[in-house]
Amino acid sequence: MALPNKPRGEIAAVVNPEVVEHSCDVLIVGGGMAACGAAFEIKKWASDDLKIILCDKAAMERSGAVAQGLSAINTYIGENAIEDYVKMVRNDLMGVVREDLIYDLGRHVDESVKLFEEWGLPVWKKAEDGSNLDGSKPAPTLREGGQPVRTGKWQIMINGESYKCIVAEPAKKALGEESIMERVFIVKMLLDKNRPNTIAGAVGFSVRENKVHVFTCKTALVACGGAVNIFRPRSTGEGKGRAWYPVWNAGSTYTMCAQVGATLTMMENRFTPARFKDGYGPVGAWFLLFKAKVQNGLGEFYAGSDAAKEELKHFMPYGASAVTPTCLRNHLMVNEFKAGRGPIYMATDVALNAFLDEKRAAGLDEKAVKKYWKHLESEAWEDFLDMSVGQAGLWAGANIEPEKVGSEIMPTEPYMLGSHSGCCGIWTSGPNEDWVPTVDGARSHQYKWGYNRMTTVDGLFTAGDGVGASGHKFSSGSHTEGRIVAKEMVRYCRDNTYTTELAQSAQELADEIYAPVKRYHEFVGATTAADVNPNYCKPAGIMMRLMKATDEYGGGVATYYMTSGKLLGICMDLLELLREDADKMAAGDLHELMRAWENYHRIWCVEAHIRHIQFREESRYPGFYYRSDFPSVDDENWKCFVNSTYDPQAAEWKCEKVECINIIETDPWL
Ligand code: SFD
Ligand code: AMP
Repeated sequence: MALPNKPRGEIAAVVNPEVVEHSCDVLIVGGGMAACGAAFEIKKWASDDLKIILCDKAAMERSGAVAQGLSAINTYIGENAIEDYVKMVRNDLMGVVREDLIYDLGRHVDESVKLFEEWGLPVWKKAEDGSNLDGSKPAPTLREGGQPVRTGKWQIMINGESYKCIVAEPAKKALGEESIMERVFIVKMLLDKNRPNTIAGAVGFSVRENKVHVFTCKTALVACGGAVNIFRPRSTGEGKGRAWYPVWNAGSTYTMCAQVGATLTMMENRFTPARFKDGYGPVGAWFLLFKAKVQNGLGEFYAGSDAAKEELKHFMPYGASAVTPTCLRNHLMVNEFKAGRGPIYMATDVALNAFLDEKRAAGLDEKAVKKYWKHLESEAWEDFLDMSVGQAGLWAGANIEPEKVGSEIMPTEPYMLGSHSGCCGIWTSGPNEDWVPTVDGARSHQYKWGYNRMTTVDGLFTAGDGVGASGHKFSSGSHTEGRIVAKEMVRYCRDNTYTTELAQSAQELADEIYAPVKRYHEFVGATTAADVNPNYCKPAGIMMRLMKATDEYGGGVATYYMTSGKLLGICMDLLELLREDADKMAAGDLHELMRAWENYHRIWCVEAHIRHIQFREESRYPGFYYRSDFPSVDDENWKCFVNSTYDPQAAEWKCEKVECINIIETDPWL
């Protein structure tokens, strides 16, 4: 149930919180796109006696990556072949993806989009004369055969400021308010006391009340999004809260699943998006809808040059592809910066004027051209206002008239995610279909073992940013994956009749969760400034240290994303020291307690990232990161997954190569 907003100031944390125990069959951790998909779907399959609980650290109406809204749905298959969707994802992610998962997603994703529209999301449509109706005028729905305004082959435009509210409402309604706990931050997943490798529950705390919540469950979905603020952001000072992906997603998905032994995959992958400088505004609509091009500081449209084509050949062993992979588009841009040919502009002026000239050439008089321009201008602003209002503010504040002057874009700091144009995440079972490749060996090598999207831990599922090696799901695909998982979790409950038991008592767990609070109260009197103390560190400082280590040694913006075996070794040493000091974190209020646990999640997640980059001795994603000691793509040795597993009993990590099998046979660079 939703709790009221905080009173002014933070809520002081007490040494002995109330401990509340809950028992359920299905626990959904997270309230974002994937979790909303699961919540919406699950009761269709569950019997009435199945108890389900959903926990979100925030409030579902505005939680997760879609909190601020979006201006496009980037995965809508529509008239395209699903096979082509698989090829596009494979191409963009440099050949190493789980095609079974991608195909499976492609065959279900459009249903989510149609539902969104029926729930009230305005989808831009084409009028019969081919003009854009922009979602404001009546038109047939997608299900009725209405034609969406496509930006690219896969993307459609929406009026999406309220996208998350529209998706959360039916999810909450379907599950029932009594099954939803908001403002509860889950700290860790818990294994069963008696059954090896089996999920049995989770523990977390309220960020609004001094309460620790302990859950037992038969099956759980962890869908807490990706990881943000793991590298030093380009923004500084008071703007530091600004990032492209949602600052409140702290790698909880990867960390919490890894800690109970779930195999991770492709954690070396990261997404370093090119964005409008300082405001992090989206570029996709500008590239695809407005056909804008990137221009360097010398006024050259470098991306289409012969030199660029030659450069790309180094990284694409099969030759040029129809669409240059996202990382390689970044690579060309990074090269311009390094050669001193910055800044890089999105040539909005050139693009918009080309549209107007086109209309003039088609015989429109100046009045009609002006009217058309007004329409175009509102589309351009809408793109920012829907999902990155800060960028609109920046343009307004800087007197930017996009038809007169281009705007700077540049690659941001790296993020970890599995649903956008990245593919790190958790190794999951594919659909139970004959065409899914069968591989012998441990689960960390197989492609299916019973339940679709189940991790290598029995009863533990993931979706959205959590599922690795299958990027380009975006918001719609994440919701779809949640729907798929819901059905599978119900099946898991029906098939498995054992009862679960936790290894630790609720009080032991509560003591662990509130340890930073106890430390604070014990030592706060040692100094006059609560943030400076010989006996503890505050979460804000720990986060800055993490960012400094990754930025300088792990291939952040400081080094133009360049790292090496040597630098990665130093990064790992720094992380070890950081982990030691992080054990001394102190929290005086509930917000700070959340910050402390977010840091633990970030540190773990980064450690997995660095381990994977160390293990993969090549540069698979130039533009996202480089290893100076292995600077090229080495398909002969590394066209494979890298999987890692943490053994919770032995407290040891293992990294290994896993075969990458194509199921859609064709030129991989199509
Ligand atoms: O412009 C805990 N995304 C875009 N998708 C599109 O379809 N179109 C776009 O236009 C997109 N673009 C975009 C996108 C995201 C962002 C931030 C921007 C622009 C600025 C991507 C999608 O948003 C993304 O793919 C999905 O949202 C991923 O879904 P999911 O469910 O994997 O993650 P989530 O929605 O962020 O939800 C996470 C939830 O977990 C909660 N949570 N709860 C309890 N305990 C913990 N420890 C928790 N940690 C986190 C969160 O509160 C949240 O509810 S564009 O770039 O292309
Ligand atoms: P973005 O705004 O960069 O997140 O992109 C939104 C969508 O457009 C994603 O599906 C991207 O893959 C796609 N996209 C962005 N830029 C380009 C480009 N230059 N060429 C092809 N696709 C792009």
